[in-house]
Amino acid sequence: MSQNNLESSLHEARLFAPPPGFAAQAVPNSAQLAALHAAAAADHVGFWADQARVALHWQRPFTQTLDDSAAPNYRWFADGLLNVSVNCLDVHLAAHGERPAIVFEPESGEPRALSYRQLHTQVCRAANALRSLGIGRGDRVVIYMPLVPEAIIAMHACARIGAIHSVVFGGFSALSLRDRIIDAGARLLITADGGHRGGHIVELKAAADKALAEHTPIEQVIVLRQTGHDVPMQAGRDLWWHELLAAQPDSCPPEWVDAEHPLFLLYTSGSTGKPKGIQHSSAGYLLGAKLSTQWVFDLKPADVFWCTADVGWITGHSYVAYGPLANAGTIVLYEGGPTYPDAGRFWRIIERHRVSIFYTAPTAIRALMKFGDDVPKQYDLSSLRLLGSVGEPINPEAWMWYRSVIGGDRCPIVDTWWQTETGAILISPVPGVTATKPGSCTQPLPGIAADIVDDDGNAVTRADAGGYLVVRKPWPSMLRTIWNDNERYLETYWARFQNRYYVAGDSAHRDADGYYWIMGRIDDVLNVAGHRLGTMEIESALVAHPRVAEAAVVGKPHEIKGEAVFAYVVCLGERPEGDVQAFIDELRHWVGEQLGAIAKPDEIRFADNLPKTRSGKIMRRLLRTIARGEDITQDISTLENPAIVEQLRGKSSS
Ligand code: 7RM
Repeated sequence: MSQNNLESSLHEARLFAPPPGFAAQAVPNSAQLAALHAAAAADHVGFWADQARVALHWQRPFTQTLDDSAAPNYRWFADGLLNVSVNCLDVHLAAHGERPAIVFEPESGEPRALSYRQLHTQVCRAANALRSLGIGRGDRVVIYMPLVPEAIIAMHACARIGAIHSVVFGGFSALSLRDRIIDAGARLLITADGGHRGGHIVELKAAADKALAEHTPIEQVIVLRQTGHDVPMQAGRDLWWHELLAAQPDSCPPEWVDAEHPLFLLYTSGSTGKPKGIQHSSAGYLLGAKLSTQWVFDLKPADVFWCTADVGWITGHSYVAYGPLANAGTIVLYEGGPTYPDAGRFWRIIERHRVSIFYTAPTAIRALMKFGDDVPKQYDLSSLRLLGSVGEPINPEAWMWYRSVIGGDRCPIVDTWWQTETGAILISPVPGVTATKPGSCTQPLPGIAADIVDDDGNAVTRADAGGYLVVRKPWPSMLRTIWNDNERYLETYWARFQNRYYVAGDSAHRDADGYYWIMGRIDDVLNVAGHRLGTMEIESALVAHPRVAEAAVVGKPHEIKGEAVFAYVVCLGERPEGDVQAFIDELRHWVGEQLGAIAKPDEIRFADNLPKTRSGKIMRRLLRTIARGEDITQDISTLENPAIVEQLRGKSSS
């Protein structure tokens, strides 16, 4: 796939300058952006110190900007004291208290809005409720909820009292939830009786009960009544959200925390079976989320900003729960499925709430594109002024459709590159300034020392030559460590080039204009519909099935999802033959149970064994070639069992 991306980007010559009307009102404009870049180039640390003083409200100002004494465990603004929830809510009450903070659209039923003042009150009540349960500074709280205002209220309530939240996406299975609860050592779980998705109820409480069936550190469970259907409540453990909050006062003194106090953990897939608890700080993280929202989205208080990501992903943290609120913007929150009750749902939401900035993933764009231009054409999308894309490379065809059919050829597109680990967008157009090219995330933001290096760690200077995407200098919103596993932090992100740079795990190339083109992952991580899935995670889930002996999972290009999950399975005993569909369904269901529906293999192929080198390594590159039906060009003479190749190439069994 990387090769295809390279091919297509080398032929991509279209350049779209910012529309003059947009450029005229944008902040930063080109002079301001040039000044930011110049300041960061002249004094990297001083630049970030200046930004942090202006952008954040400090209870006690910091005197030290960057502490690199334990590099690469960097610390920013370490002796400063602040509170993230105060920075997103309290600071706006005087000027914007009655403005809508959240406009919520349920899957069915009437929308409702929460003003900054109402949101503040709800957050205070929830924070008091958590305190009443003995939750405080440093305690971990797992949030397993649908995409409803209370999920954001729960996150801010944690921030207000210095508790560390760990949001687990509602699409993850009971077992995934359980693993994360145990790894985080969480004392409290906040969930709901269920959520709505595509006309169905997502049984969150049932999954939570299953996750807690055997011992975990969870002491209490708060349950939001969202669907209203009957769920069992366990006496002494489970409490209703509405009952608990009703008894709480409307104000809650914030817990002032050190800049480095962990704001949250967010689990993400790596190249091994075990998800990593990415740990983010309070001040540095918020600074990155707040500034990037201004720079990339040109967000002003009058904007209606809709980022479609769930709060279970980093995008839903930085560009739903924190960045836009830190800037006093109005966010739209939609609980349900993108095509429910029909393919016009997204466009109807934009029309109804006069959305001005829309941020979504290429997989959603491609899926909606399939329904044809007539669907969006039925809606008034004239409120839109800016479009964004995130999660995976966007193919030029989808980019052009997004621009013309959704953006009416008048909205700039920001293709934003970043990761759970980076906390905030690092490489992106600045919409009033940067001329865009379909498929390129263009250039690093101010204060971000991104680069591309070769195998030896030397900068790649030749235009269009690929290499490792790295960041040469620390930045405030970077991850601080992996929860409970600093060794893995050092090994995963720093060891490859002896701690000299942060290694993102993506490959990229830069064209003659210095524009970045992301080519894909260099490790065994798949990107399915913008969601990161470790191949080893899925393999472990398959092997846990009583009939499976061995499994190898690879990615295969998919028209809509970007990548599809392709699994080779070796069974105990005979290789299944003939009508294998029922067993394939069983395995897919099994993986769904273990990890969640997004991880279900799209295709499963059975084999007698897997192609291995004599040292016992599975030849993944070969499996990828076979999954794609491409000609085998690699050397298979080193294979332990060359005869297996023919069997693997056999007709797909799904
Ligand atoms: C924000 C997010 C991170 C991985 C990253 C890339 C891929 C993300 C883009 C992209 C090309 C983009 N966090 N990725 N954005 N690839 N262009 N604009 O997605 O931690 O879940 O995933 O996603 O491979 O390393 S994430």
